[in-house]
Amino acid sequence: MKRKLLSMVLCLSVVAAMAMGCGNPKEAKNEPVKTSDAAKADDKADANDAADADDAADDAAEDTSGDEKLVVGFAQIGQESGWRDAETMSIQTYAEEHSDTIELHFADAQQKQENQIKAIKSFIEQDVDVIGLAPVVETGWDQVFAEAKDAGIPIVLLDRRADVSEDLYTTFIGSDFIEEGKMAAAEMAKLIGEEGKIVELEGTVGASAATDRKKGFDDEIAASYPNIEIIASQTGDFTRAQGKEVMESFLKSNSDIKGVYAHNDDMALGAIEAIKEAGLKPGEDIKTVSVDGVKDIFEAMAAGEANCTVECNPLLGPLFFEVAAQLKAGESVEKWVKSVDGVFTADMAAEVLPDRQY
Ligand code: GZL
Repeated sequence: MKRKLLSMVLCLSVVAAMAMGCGNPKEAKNEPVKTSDAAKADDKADANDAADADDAADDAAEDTSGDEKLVVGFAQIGQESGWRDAETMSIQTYAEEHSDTIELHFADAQQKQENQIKAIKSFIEQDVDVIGLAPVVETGWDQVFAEAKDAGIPIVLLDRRADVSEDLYTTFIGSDFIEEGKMAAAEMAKLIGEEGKIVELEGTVGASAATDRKKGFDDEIAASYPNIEIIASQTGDFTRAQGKEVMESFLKSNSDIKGVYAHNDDMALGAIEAIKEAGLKPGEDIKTVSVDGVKDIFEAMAAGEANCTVECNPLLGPLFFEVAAQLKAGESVEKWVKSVDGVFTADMAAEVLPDRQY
């Protein structure tokens, strides 16, 4: 708290000298006001612009570091998927490469909300400058987010949303999951000729990425493709093992499945194993559409065993630290810094595979 007090006094004295209004630095950190920088940050979400985001983050961090590091606490969900591992690598690598201006406190919650909450409380005790987390589920955050706000520490949500009032977090950096679901529905319809029975593998129960990818997909199928029927839908918790298990049960009780939509590539890869073990050809007898864009699904598409992935960029480390540095500097950012997503189909897989970064 001493550190924060000192920076508050510095801010207020600078403000007094400039005879300009400078609201309470606590509120400034939580006041979501649009800036052109944030709009630029939005464009930088694309993995191919990681280098630009790197530079911007460097500049932002240096602007605020002075003789003081940017101290960040990050409460990660766990290691449930290749996508999650790629995001963790992106965050930790960036912090290691900028250890002169960034101090990262990183917690792996093993997919348990109570561990994320414990980590956030410890970050508050350590009086970090910014707290980041990917909320494993949307609910149950009000109390601990209010404690962070009372301590004057901004909360940055990365890749998953939390169902709290907007004053309890500063920004969400991530994709439009409803739009991802809609794009997946259009691709599935193309693959099965806009008719037939399909099944759905849902992500973690209560996670915004699962809830919204389901909403986007199911609503689009219902609205635009009356001859496609979703005959079964069940959570595979975003993991390959559970995706395989659930697909095995779907195959046992349905002999006429034409397609499977999985909320992430890892569950689709598990489903592909189940389809093969059932004596069917994934990618041909049963079409696959999933979300993330991890390397393994590109390899499956190149092998003719998968058909489509909607990319959801996990390389958010540089953008995350750029936003954190802006908040430490007392700047404000947009309430949603949106990632750029794209659709990849099997015909593109072999060509783009060598360039995939995760
Ligand atoms: C999406 C992210 C999801 C990925 C999954 O932003 O939250 O969590 O799609 C991961 O692979 O488990």
